[in-house]
Amino acid sequence: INAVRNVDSALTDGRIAAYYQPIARLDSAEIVGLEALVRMTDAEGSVTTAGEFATAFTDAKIASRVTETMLKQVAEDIRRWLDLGIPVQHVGINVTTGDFRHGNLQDKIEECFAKANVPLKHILLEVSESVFMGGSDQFVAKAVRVLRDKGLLVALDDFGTGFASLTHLMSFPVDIIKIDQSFVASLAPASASSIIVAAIMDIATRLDMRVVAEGIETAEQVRQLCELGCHLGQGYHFGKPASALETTLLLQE
Ligand code: G
Ligand code: G
Ligand code: MN
Ligand code: NA
Repeated sequence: INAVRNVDSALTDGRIAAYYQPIARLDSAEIVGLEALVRMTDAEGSVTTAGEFATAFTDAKIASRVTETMLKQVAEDIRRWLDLGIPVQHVGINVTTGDFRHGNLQDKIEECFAKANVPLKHILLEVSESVFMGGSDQFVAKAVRVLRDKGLLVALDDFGTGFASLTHLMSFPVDIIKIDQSFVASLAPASASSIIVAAIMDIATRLDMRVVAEGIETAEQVRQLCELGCHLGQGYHFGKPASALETTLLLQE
């Protein structure tokens, strides 16, 4: 309840912002995309991460306002980057079951991106496997299909952590699989996680999907992922989530 009240006033005061984490090519470290992550700045100016105020998302109204704020900011930031001649390809936006069920997600996306004059192809809709808990599979799958037909890209986020990871790959069109950071954290030669990552790479290749490895913190993890045939990744090794302003500077380098 406290978290709900905090986020509510942060929304009102304009203290909810999109931060961005780079998605890079593993061979060259070239930035090819970004993931937007919501951040709240308190009255003293310190920044709180999404994980720290996640309980507020259980309030459907708050969750919906956060999503709307994120969509608006992401669309405006992409517009600014395109105007600066920065070739930003796509920006991941995290969505939840609530966004599909009560959030009027499709209209909101179209409205925010049309207003900023940004084509939908720049959005990567990040659907977490946890979205499918609670039997909303078919409903979400249909909504995702409708949006993808309008040109945006779809990522299956936190891949490998849900109950039915492989089933999801059949139930709706996926462009990108995001391998959960737990697999990257436990990578070692001949480890279970490296065997699992190799199997995911094989499935993704055959299904014509791209793979992004998450939570990369070391050069050694980059090396092992390259060896496993993975070409894209994100994590502190390439950059922490940063404000739009800092991200602009990073993209201009
Ligand atoms: O870096 P961070 O602590 O912000 O992310 C924690 C979790 O919060 C991640 O699982 C991420 O998917 C989720 N998250 C981050 N930003 C958003 C957002 O804008 N909307 C939603 N629904 N989830 C988000
Ligand atoms: O949307 P998703 O569940 O994938 O959220 C990504 C989460 O992982 C965010 O909380 C983000 O801040 C965090 N994160 C991103 N890169 C790293 C990393 O290299 N290491 C760790 N431990 N966490 C990371
Ligand atoms: Mn994500
Ligand atoms: Na993830």
